Amino acid sequence: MQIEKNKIDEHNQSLIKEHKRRFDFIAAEINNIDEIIEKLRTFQIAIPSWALGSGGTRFGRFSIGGEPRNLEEKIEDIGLLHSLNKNSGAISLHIPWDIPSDANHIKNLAAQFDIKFDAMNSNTFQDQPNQKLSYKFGSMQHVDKAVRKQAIEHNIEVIKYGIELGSKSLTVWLSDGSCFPGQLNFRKAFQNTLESLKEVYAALPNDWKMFVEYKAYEPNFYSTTVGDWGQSLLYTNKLGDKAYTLVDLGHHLPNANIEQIVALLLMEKKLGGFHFNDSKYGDDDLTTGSIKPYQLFLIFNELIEGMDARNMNHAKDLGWMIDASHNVKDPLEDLLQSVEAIMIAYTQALIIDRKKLTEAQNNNDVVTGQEVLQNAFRTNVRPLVAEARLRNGGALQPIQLFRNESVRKNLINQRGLKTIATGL
Ligand code: LRH
Ligand code: MN
Repeated sequence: MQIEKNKIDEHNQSLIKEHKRRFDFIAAEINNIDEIIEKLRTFQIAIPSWALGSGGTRFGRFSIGGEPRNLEEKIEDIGLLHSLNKNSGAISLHIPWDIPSDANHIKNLAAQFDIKFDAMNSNTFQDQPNQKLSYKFGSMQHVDKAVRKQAIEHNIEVIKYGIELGSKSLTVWLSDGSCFPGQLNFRKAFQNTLESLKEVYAALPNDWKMFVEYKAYEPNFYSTTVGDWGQSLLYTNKLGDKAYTLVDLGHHLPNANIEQIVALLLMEKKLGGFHFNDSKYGDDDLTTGSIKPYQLFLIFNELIEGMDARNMNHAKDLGWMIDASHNVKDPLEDLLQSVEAIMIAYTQALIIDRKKLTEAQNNNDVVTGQEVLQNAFRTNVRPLVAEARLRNGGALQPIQLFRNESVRKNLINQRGLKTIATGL
C-alpha cells in the first residue's frame, strides 16, 4: 500500500497555517535556520528489514496482521515510511532472513521508492535448517576450525549479496561467548574470532566498511567475545582501516556513559555507525528516545562536536540505522516515532551554542555549560523537523496521516491477519 502525493498535499494543506505559526516562532530564535533545515533534509536513517513485523520475546509474540510476507513487501513498507517522513531512504538487510531472490528486481523495486541498501547483516547466532555445523558454542570463536570456516564463508556470501544490491558495508554481530566460568578460554576465543574476522575483512571490496557490533550480554550470560567498546576497538584496530565499531544503544551495561564512548571512538576514527533504539534495563529494543531522550540528545551533541572537528559529512560519513523490536505497537508507527526522535535529537544538538559551551568549559563554568545544553534540549524543534519534511514533499504529521489513511487495515485486507514477517 502507498499513500498518494495528493493525499500528502491535502494533509499538509489542512495543517499548514498552524505549522507556519509554530515554525515562524522558533525560526525567529535561530540564525542559521536554512542551513539546519538543509542538513535535516539530507539525513537518511536505515530501516531494519527484520523489524517490519511484530517482535516478540521467549514468552510470546502477538502478530498485528498485514505483516510483509517477503522482501518486496518489506521494501514497499519502507517506501511508505519514506514517502511520509523523507528521512527513511535506506534498508538494512539481514541474511538469510532477507535473501534477495532476484537482486536486480529487488534493486529496481527499491529505486522506485528512492530506497538505498545500507549495511548488510550476517547471522551466525542461529542454526539454519540445512546447516552442517551448529553455532551452539559460538561461530568465529569456536574451538572447531570447521565451524569457524562455516561462519567465515557465510559472511563472505553476505558480502556478495550486498555487492549485487549496491550496499557498501557489512555489520558483524557475534552472539559468541559463554554462560559459565570454565566454559571458555577467553584468549583463544578472542584470537579465533580475530583470525576469522581477518578472513572476512580480506574479502571486503576496497570501498566497503566492516562494522563490528559489540554487546554486553544475551544470548550468553557470563561472557561475550565482542562484549564492549574496548574489545570492539581492539578487533577493529587489529583488522585495519576498513573496520569500525558499531554502537547499538541497547548493548551497554546499566548507566554506561554512551556519549563519552561515542566521543572517544569518533576521536580515534573508529566509530562506524549506530543501531538506534532505547532501553530501561537490557537490550529491550524499544522505540528510540522513548525512555532516555536526554541521553540521545547528549550522544548527538558529541557526534556533532566530533564530526565537525574532523569536517565529516553528517549524513554520509557514519551509518545511521535503527534496530528495534515492536512487541506492543504497530511496527510502522513505531519506526515513524523512532525516526522522529532521532531527527529531533539531531536538530536539538545542531542548535547548541557551541561558542558559549566551549567558553563555559574553558572557564570551568559548570552551570553555564549545563544551561547551554539544556536550553537546546528544552527547545521545541519539532516545527523544524516538520518543515524539512514539508520541503522534501513529505507529511507534516506522518503518524496522523498513516492513521487517517487506515494503512494497517488496508495491509490486513491485502495480506491477511496471519502473515508473519521474517526477523526477530
Ligand atoms: C543483536 C542485534 C544485532 C542484530 C540483531 C537483530 O542484539 O542488535 O544488531 O543482528 O540484534
Ligand atoms: Mn543491533
